[in-house]
Amino acid sequence: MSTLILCAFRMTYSKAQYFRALNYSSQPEQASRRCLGKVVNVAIIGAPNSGKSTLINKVTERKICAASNKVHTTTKLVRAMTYQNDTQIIFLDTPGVVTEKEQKKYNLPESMIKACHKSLRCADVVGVVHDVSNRYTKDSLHSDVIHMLNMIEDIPSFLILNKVDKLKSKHQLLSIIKNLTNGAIAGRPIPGTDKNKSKIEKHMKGYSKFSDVFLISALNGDGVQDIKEYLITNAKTANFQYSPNEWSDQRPESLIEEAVRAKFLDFLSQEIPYKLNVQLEYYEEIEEEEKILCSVSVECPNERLSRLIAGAGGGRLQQIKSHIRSDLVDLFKKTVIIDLNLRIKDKPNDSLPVL
Ligand SMILES: Nc1nc2c(ncn2[C@@H]2O[C@H](COP(=O)(O)OP(=O)(O)O)[C@@H](O)[C@H]2O)c(=O)[nH]1
Ligand SMILES: [Mg+2]
Repeated sequence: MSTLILCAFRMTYSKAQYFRALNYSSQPEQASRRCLGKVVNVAIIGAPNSGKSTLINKVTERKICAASNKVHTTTKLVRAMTYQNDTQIIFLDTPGVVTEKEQKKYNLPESMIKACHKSLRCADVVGVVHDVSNRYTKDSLHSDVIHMLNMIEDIPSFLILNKVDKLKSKHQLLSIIKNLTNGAIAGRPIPGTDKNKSKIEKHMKGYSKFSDVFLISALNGDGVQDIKEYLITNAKTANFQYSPNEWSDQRPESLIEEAVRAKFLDFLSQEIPYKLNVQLEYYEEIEEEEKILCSVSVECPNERLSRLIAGAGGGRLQQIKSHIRSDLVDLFKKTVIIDLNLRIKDKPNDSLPVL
């Protein structure tokens, strides 16, 4: 097994064991007094469900990007910012790669595909998240990801092997890395790579121009700090693009809708949650009380579905609501009072409020 990779793996993984507990405090005060500092724009791309949004939330220590166990939770380009001393890291969360068939099947906005391409053009560095726990796809990058990387060859890129926590044995990681990088990292061949093999499979499996490879678990935070440090070293001197008290380019109203949508995706099976229409009806921020009040309507296509979603005695809806509230607290770091109203399409007065 290559010493290079093994060392990198050990470093990333052992350091991660001591990863400090998340600190959900607001942005560092120090940064708020500066305008000139260092800035890095990072586009995060990868197949749906690989953990892009979860990773960004972990680095920024806020649930800015909606994440769920279903594909296509992220429907728009979202920027999430975090600060470390004089450095501003600006993440661009992308909706992942979307085929035309999927767009129709999951009722996704057309803008998703455009958003992904747009994000790449403003990036200083591109991070590719790959799920190593998916036994069907672990050994090759999604063809659209390879296509995108080939289009932006001049932008530095790095590979993030995610969900390492789900692997029973870590031995397969070296061969996964070889496949996904075509046997080369930062222009150097990985020792032990079969040159002929890598030539034959070059256009099928991986991308040869990654400058670094990280092994992480975005869910529990292992290895995430190494990515943050890597990004800080890639930041360039510039004026901050956002004021240091901003942590997203999205309006709170839109973040609430996305968080609600994601939780319904998590709780409901198959295609049901994709048929729901989530709309914020009321939003108020009471600054002096550090409190947000909001009301969200969730429109179902028919009564049968609305009963199914509500569950016996409205129990399931109550459970979903309590998870939403907890995510919104992790997002805003404030008290959140939310009303959730399940409505039936074309029957706007028939609503089932959850208290
Ligand atoms: N076990 C495990 N699950 C993860 C990890 N990262 C993300 N997930 C889960 O994978 C699912 C998809 O994550 P998400 O961030 O929405 O993926 P995206 O579509 O690429 O943005 C969610 O259920 C996450 O909780 C990880 O490192 N380990
Ligand atoms: Mg996402």
